[in-house]
Amino acid sequence: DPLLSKTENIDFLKQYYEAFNKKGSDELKERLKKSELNQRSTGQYDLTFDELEFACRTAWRNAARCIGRINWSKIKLFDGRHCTTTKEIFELLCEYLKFATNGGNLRSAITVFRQRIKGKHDIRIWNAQLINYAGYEISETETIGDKSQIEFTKICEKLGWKGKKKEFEILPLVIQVNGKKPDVYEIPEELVMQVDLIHPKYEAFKDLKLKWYAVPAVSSLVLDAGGIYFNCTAFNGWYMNTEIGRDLTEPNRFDKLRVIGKVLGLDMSTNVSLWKDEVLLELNKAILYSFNKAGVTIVDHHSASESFVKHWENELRVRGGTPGDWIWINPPLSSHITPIFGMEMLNYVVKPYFEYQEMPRL
Ligand code: NRG
Repeated sequence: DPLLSKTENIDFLKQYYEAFNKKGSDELKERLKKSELNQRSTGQYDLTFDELEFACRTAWRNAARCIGRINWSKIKLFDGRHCTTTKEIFELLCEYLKFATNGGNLRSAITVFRQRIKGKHDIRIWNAQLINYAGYEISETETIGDKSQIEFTKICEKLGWKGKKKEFEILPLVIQVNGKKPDVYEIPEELVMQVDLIHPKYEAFKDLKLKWYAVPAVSSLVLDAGGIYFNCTAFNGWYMNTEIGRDLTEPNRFDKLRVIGKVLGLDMSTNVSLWKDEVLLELNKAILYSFNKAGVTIVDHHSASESFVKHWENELRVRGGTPGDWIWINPPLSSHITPIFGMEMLNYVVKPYFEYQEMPRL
């Protein structure tokens, strides 16, 4: 049978038509027939723009690890399925980033490129996020920048990119088509909004010269919709402060716990002073303060938690529940005083769904 995954295809189209109150309609029957015909002749079928947009929204809605899902129905689709060259892909990604950034008033959006087709090479973005900071291993004990990006930074350099070995250096986009050597594109500076971190009380905090970028644009996940794999996507919402707090402090990332503790004048000789907790708290205050001051959208973990509970209850009412990954949904700061901590969740996969995929490498 040449059909890719008949049940998933049918299930998705039914979902789509049901969402628009067209359950069992002639339109649905026609659509199913057409997709079956397409599959029989070409081994695949295509989604319409509206179907793809529905797939993106629903995949967000089903994203068990996302605390920000109350906004799931508001996401703009950039349809990049016509793009074939890395240049076209790069240009659409720039347009997408501009829309998403919106001068700091962030908008949720997603760009989707051509789906996986049997016998053809996948289109892939090699970056884990469109915007990320480089990482370098200087010696056995010394690193610069984001340690989680050391391997990827090396790949960029092998592909001819020249890093300056600075601490907050934006990595280029690495895009691949036709199974060829990927192309490297520098994102225009004016498209990468960043926020310098300052603290509302500690003047000296700014001397740390910490900063973070405005738009978290995940580019490593595959959208599984209707039996089709869209393995080249980039989507964004906005940050919750604790994400950046983690990025800057975790040992395998920017590892800044101690240097911040020093600037805050904390007693770091003993755990009992709770200096680590104090660093986290003050850093998170700085993140929220700086983003708000710069007019860049961000959500605090208390508000995000409250909105998630509201969303959860709503989902319970309208569709009998939604999947939730408790460990991921709980903020990594003060979790037990958010309303999420005491919730019982079930983690399961309902499609359309965003899934992990292997990172393409040299
Ligand atoms: N924790 C990662 C970003 C992951 C996605 N987070 C979002 N997504 N907020 C980090 O860079 O810290 N989003 O689509 O808004």
